[in-house]
Amino acid sequence: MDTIYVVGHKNPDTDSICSAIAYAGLKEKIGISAKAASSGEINDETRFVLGRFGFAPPDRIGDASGKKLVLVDHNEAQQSPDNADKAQIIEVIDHHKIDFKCSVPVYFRNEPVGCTATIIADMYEDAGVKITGGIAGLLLSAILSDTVVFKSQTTTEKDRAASKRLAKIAGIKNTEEFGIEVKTAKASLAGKSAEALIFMDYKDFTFNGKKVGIGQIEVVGMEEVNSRKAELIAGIASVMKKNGNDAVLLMATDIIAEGTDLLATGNIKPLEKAFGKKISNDSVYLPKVMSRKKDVVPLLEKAF
Ligand SMILES: [Mn+2]
Repeated sequence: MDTIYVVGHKNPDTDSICSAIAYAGLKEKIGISAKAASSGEINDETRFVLGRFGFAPPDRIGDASGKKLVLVDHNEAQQSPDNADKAQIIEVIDHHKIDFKCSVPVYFRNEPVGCTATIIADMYEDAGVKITGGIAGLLLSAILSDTVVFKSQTTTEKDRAASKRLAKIAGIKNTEEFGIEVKTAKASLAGKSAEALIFMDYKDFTFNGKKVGIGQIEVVGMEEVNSRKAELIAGIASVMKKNGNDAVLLMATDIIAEGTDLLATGNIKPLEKAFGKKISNDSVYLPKVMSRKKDVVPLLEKAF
C-alpha cells in the first residue's frame, strides 16, 4: 500500500503542521499507512509547540509528483507543495474559502471554523479513536494559534468547545495563558531579516488577475515594527520586484491591542479603496483587524 502524505500549505503555520501530524496519526490508527509532511520551513511558534509536546518536525515533502496526498489547511493549488498537480489528491480537510478543482471525486471536508485542527478533533471522535495527550496538545495549540487565542473573528463555538476538550486531555490548566505563550514564541522580530518576516506567514492570492501577496506577523506592541519600518517597506518592494507581484502587503497584527498595522508600497489605490482609509507613510492602522482570511482578503477581492 502506498503511503499517504498529509501536508499543509507552503510557509506552514502551526495549524498546517499540527493538523498534518494529527491526521496522519488518525489514519495510522485505522490501519492506513500515512505520514505527515511539511511544505516549507517550520516557524518558531510551531517549533515551540512541537518541542512542548515531544514531536519531531515532519520531513519536507519536496517534489509531490506521483505521491498520494491529503491536503490539510488549504485547498488552493498555488499553496500546495510543488507538483501537487502531478500527485494523486485523495482528500482535502480545510477551513478556507474554496478554490479547488479536481477531475476525479475526492473526499472534501471544509467547515467554516477557526482552525483545521477543530475539524481533525471531530474526525477522531467520528472514527471512535482516542486522542492522546500529545496529539491533543498539538491540536489545541493549532486552534490557539489560528484563532489568536480566540480573539480572531474566525473563532466559532466549535473551536472553543474543541479547545476545552483538548486542554483537558493535554493537561493544560489555563488555556488562555498557554495561548499567549504559544503566540509570543513567534512574536519577537529580533534576529530576522525583513524578507524572513514578510515570508514567515505569507500567501499569494490572485484577485481579478492581479497577483497579491499578503504576509502576516504577530507582535506584542508596535515598537519593533515602527523602528524597522523603512527596512520592512524596502523588503516589500524587493519581494514585489523579484516575484512579479502586483502588490505585497505585510500585516503587523498586535495580538494584545487587537489591531493591524498594514504596510504596503507601490500602487496603493486599490488598497485604499478596500479599507476606505488613506495609506500615509506606507502604512495604515486598522483597529480590530486580526484575520487575513476574514478581515483582509474579502475586502481586497472586492476592491480589485
Ligand atoms: Mn488554519
